[in-house]
Amino acid sequence: MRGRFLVLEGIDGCGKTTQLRQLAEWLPDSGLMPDGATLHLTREPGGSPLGRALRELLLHPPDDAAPCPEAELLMYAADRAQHVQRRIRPALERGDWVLSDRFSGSTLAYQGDGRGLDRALILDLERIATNGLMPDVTLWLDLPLEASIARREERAEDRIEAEGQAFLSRVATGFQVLAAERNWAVIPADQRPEEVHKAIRRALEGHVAFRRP
Ligand code: Z5A
Repeated sequence: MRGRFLVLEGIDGCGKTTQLRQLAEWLPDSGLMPDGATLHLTREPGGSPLGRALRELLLHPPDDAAPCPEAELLMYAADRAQHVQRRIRPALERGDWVLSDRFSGSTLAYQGDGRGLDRALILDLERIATNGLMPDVTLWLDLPLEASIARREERAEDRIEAEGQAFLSRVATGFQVLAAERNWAVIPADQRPEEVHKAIRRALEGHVAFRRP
């Protein structure tokens, strides 16, 4: 039986990394995964060796090498194509489960709503990069803008984080629209990490994608 593909999405600092770690501890013994299946943790950009090189160029490019919006879009698409073909699909075909920090929803929100690039073009690239693979479940960590900014106050910004509040606000609206369009599980993220984790568990335990035959 094909494995399951789970994705965490949301704006910068919404708590994906924190929740991914908690899910990594809980999921294997949750009773949701079939015996013998392995859980693979991954992320975008950077879920493959090629992706790790692209991640560095995307988030911390050398001086004068920052990609223009169209190049940025193609780099995220290249990262995803490699990730899907070399890592995600083979794992799912073995019956394993894959949990990814971000996937194609991030491109629609950041490059579409954030940068203002053409949505039809992004959807075409999504089809090419994913070759039709879509997550079984996407968990959207819904965090207010102010909380995102406060959580990241002490931290050095990467190139995308440095885009500022108006950009982030467009991205946040983009995620909200996508969550409704794509039937994502909405997880209120402005609460203690343990409460967020419990909300995620409830969403997964009740999800149709995890009903055992
Ligand atoms: N990007 C794009 O533009 N297009 C695309 O197609 C894709 C990505 C795939 C990837 O960077 C960047 O690429 C990202 C989008 C863009 N742009 N930015 N920024 P990343 O994946 O490295 O960065 P990120 O996704 O923004 O991750 P992050 O900033 O590390 O946030 P996070 O993983 O969601 O959150 P966290 O690390 O778990 O928590 C952040 C802080 O908040 C940390 O200090 C925690 O201890 C704290 N935290 C976490 N949970 C809580 C709760 N519940 N309460 C209080 N404090 C908390």
